[in-house]
Amino acid sequence: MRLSRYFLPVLKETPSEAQIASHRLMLRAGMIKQATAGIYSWLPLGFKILRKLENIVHEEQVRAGHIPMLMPTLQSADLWRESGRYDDYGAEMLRITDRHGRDMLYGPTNEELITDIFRAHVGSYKDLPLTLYHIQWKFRDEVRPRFGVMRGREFFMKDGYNFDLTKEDAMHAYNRHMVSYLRTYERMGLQAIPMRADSGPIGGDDTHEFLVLAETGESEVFYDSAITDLSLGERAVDYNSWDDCAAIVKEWTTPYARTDETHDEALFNAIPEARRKTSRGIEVGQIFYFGTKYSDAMGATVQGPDGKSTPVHMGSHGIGVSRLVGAIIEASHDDKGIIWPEGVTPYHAGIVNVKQGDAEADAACEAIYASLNALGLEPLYDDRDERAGGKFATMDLIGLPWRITVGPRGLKNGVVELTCRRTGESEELPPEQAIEKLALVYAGHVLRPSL
Ligand code: P5A
Repeated sequence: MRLSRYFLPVLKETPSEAQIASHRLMLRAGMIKQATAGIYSWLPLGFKILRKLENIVHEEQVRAGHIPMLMPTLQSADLWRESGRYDDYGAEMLRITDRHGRDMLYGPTNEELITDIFRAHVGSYKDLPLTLYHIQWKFRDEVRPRFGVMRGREFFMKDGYNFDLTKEDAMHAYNRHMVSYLRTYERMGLQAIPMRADSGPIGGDDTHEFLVLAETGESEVFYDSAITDLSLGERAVDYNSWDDCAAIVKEWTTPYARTDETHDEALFNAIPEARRKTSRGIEVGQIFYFGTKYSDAMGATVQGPDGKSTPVHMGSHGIGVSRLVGAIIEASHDDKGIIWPEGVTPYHAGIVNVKQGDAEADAACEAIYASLNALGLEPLYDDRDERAGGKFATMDLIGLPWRITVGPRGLKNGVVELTCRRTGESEELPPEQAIEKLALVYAGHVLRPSL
């Protein structure tokens, strides 16, 4: 992409309404614009990152054996009356009446709708296990929408639902989700710690939230620092294996980690003092096992191997995809701007031409731009006729992990400058070597055509 032809409305001023870094930076970097309280338009740069995160979530869900689909945003109130949640959900639910006077709602979650689909089409235990998911906009009329996309009213969520014959099978689904979530967050360059939590309006006893540690997080968390040493890395996981998934879950759930809702002071004090940590966290996902709560209420049964009709065991699992954009920025920024992890960056490298209009500099930039594209990488070429200082500031603000700076002085010596956004370190290299280095950096990453 050439910046001269892009739509990147960066702001010079720091917006006064934004209280935390991610909100400020998303506004300043031209990623979002508030449409009305808690509701945002995703401008091209923000949309590109949202799509990247969505793709990672899809890839990891499909890898775990879960099946993508799409349900609507608007739902009929009648289904929610069946489960009893139409009244229970309270003022957070946006209620709508259509022209025929029928009660509708903008879905805050989809347990009822998916259970209705299940009961209409699945009748035998032979069709289990089944996990369906979608990534769709949700609406919750939060009392205090704040921090930009972090606590929006309209937000983008991946929500998945498992249907199993037995509690044991459903616990495998729970474990499988925990492992696939750990992988998902790791690919996004995040450490998200599973913490025993409270189930709230979704219901059930078994639930974990995934929290990214950040001072600006809305939850208070208590944990054993040993948990922050864990990582899945390149570990191969057999999602079909009960034991494989359970072993990883055990590893992650053995060290103490709880939100304030379930915190137990006595257990916490049993951890060696040096490892006892209290912090704040951003909740980027939550998984639930709630047994037959919805299948009992809505008659979602299958015929078991003994021929008897039995309600299915269910759980649901959510990832806050739009919130993750903010969470990644909270975890990865400095006073100049965002620092995207390589796995989610909207463009792989910026090219800054410090002397636009200089024939040699222009030609060198064009050649680098073409080579990076040919490798399947997406460069963002700042080809505007602007001062170099302004171009650097924009690149630092939008946070691309690498920048290639091209100018007549370097070109005289056959070199360009390759700068790492995270460390600030630069090296002078012939253009081919800078390109080779970027190819190596991104070798392990999934590259896909641009939107
Ligand atoms: C699980 C999927 C559920 O709704 N039903 C279907 C279950 N869980 S949840 O914890 O309530 O939400 C899942 C994740 O969505 C994000 N989230 C939000 N993101 C932005 N703004 C909001 N107002 C908001 N509310 C929830 C969180 O990341 C949460 O973990």
